[in-house]
Amino acid sequence: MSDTKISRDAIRTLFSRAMSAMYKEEVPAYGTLLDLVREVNDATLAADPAEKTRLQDLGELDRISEERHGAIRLGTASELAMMRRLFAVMGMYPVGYYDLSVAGVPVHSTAFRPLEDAALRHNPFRVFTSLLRLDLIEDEDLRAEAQGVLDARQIYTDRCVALIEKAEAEGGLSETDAEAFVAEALETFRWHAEANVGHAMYRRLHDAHRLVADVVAFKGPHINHLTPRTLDIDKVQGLMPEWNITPKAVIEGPPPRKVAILLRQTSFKALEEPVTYADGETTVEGSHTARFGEIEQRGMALTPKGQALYDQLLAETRAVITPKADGSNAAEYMAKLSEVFAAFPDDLDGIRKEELGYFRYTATGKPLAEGDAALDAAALVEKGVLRADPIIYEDFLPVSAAGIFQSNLGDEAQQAFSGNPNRDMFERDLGASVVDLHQRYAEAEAASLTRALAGLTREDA
Ligand code: OOG
Ligand code: NI
Repeated sequence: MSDTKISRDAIRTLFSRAMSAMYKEEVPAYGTLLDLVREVNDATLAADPAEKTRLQDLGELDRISEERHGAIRLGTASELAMMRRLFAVMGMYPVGYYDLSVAGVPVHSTAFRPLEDAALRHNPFRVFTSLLRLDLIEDEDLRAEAQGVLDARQIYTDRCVALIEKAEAEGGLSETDAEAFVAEALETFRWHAEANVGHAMYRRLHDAHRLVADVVAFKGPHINHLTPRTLDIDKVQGLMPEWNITPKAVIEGPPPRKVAILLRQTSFKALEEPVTYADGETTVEGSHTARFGEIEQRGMALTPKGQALYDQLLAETRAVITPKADGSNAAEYMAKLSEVFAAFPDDLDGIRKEELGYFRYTATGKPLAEGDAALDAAALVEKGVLRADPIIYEDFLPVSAAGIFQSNLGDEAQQAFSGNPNRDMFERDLGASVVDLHQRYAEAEAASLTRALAGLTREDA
């Protein structure tokens, strides 16, 4: 039947594959990076059959080759509100609020992603979505002109909006409509080589902040990177030059560890791409640098206590040494990072006992002995009745995001705004609240424990 709805998960997979294919055409180095990541992932799994089995048991092996995130930057509240509706069609919802003004980038952000375990296993595709904050730009005239340019552009096709409305009205899309929706949505994320402003205006926007030009001067929010997940980021970073890719100076996030936590990321420098600027009758040929490639390695999600320890250790490191863009102190930075992070337990039991990370509990199949029913989760793990596996971190890290932004905006362009979060404004513009990310992990942990306990058998049964 033609109007049978397909799942939101299936639409997300269609979309993430279409985005990957488009970006491979637009930025060939991304294709090279995908090949490199696949090679390293295959080698890592071949060398570690136990890890391969573990990932397979957790249902995580299949998703790894599908796994990627992207990033876009929007200009107005109404663009953001429609983006929320667009992503909802494919089961992606806003999680977390990130204020990047602290890092000299005039945006605040959220990540659209699937929420439920089953949806994440199906395809965890996420899009880090930033909204430009013109309120942080000092020049009032420029601010007003930029607002005018943004208000006049339409980043969604009419058909895309019509299909979003249809999905909302009917609770989903048929396969035919879903395919049309994906094709229409892709138009919003496509690169446009003709700017939306003249060259003089581009220069003024660029002088205010490169990111302001990247948002305001173009017809739409081109996808600025897509990021595959690697199982060994140090290996990929080391191999990049051999594959003719120049990585950024250091890997963002925690140091290499036995137990991976949160998220480690690195990227290659943005490309300089030709752009045509129309000044009245004449056109000016110029360029713009914005789009890049990135890889990530995901580790376990941390509780607020674990996150606070992470933040503290990172700040402690950076009070002593901050990585230089030219890479000249990269080795010292990494050494200091590892030294300071020695204070973060690096074994699963230690992390669990200190309640620094989130775990997913499953029953091992070993029956409960007499009297064990009253034991808590920790004791049942100790007895081998329950097993605890780390829950993967599905979100982002503001300091890392800032490092990624900076390395691709030209590191010379560091500019200070004071920390200035405005979550209320963001949520008003979004038209919804963002989901609290710690609450999601806590719920996933609690639900897994309830399920595992319900599945226990007794020795005497
Ligand atoms: C987004 C940078 C943040 C990440 O992986 O942390 C990000 C951007 O440059 O628009 O994608
Ligand atoms: Ni990214």
